[in-house]
Amino acid sequence: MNDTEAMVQAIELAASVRGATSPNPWVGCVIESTDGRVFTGATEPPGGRHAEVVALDAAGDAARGATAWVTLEPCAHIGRTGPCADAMIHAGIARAVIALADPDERVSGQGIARLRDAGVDVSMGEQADAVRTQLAPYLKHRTTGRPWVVLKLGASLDGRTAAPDGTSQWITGGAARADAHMVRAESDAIVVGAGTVRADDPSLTVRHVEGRDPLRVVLGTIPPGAKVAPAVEFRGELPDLLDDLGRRGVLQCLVEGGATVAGAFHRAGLVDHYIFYVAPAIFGGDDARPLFAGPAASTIADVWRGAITGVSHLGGDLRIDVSPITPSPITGPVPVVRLTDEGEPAEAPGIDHPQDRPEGIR
Ligand code: AOF
Ligand code: ZN
Repeated sequence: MNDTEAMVQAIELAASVRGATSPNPWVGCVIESTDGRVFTGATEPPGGRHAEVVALDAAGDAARGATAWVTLEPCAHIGRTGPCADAMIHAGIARAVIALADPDERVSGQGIARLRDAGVDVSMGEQADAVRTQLAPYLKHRTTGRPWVVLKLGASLDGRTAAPDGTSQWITGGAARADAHMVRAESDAIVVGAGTVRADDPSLTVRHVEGRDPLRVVLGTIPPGAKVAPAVEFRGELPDLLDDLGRRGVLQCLVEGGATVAGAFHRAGLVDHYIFYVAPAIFGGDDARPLFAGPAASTIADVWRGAITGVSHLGGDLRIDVSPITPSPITGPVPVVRLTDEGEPAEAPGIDHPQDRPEGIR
């Protein structure tokens, strides 16, 4: 196998356990023996084996002299499991190809150093951008202590979420709802406002797809008998909420509404990724409820601009993924959007375009 082909397979293995490893990262490993046999592994749920050990166990004696491709630096610490770097050395791995260093302070560089000291030929950086995108929630958590914040929004073509009488079910169709449940299953916490709990009485559990239920967080007071219970009630500043969730090991926090909460997270520049589900429906007037409550950008120069990182059809609806280009203009500098000759926003540094990613990686 060549390095690119093998690392793309390791990334796909990691994607297959997304949502099952938190607070640990989802990692993939491919091992090729000297006689060309291939063995694979992906991180098991917390307390279980790391990706490298799963692949080493599958390889057995065939690991002697073999090459291993791993999406994240093998660990060097004794946590719930023993150090993967040592397991690779003892198994006789001759060459290790690693996409990214692990920023976790118990590892950061020590796994690589240990492999090199033992004479393993280590190369770094293969498919690093794709892994950086894949592990963005983990990397943000380990470098800032805060979870990756995903804001989910569902609206009509004219950006409205409910009729003037408050009725809103259902604007988008079943395929979009199932997709949203998959996003829930990949999230460790869901945040909603108490207003949404009073209005919709959501349970915020994962249905329609297999997956764990996230920690449910209500901003404000939970009314008695609400289906969302048991849930955490939070009163305070949003940055403090994120710090608190980070301390609980939440890698990804999904903000699900309503308009007041969406506006507060957005204007504070706290959203890392936006998912819009858009239905081909038009409320057709300005008294339907908007996606964001609160003050809008007061002049066009202050309008928030993002980069579209993905568009997909879900039944009759669209899912549009958007990443910030710069911090929110409310809290940071006003973003400068460069345009190409076609009038499209020019590619911003650090923005990943899904068409550039290997197949199967979102
Ligand atoms: C790897 N391969 O597949 C994963 C790694 O609590 P533990 O013992 O499971 O250790 C968790 C830490 O190990 C986690 O914070 C991260 O640094 C690393 N995760 N390392 O070599 C893997 N999931
Ligand atoms: Zn490990």
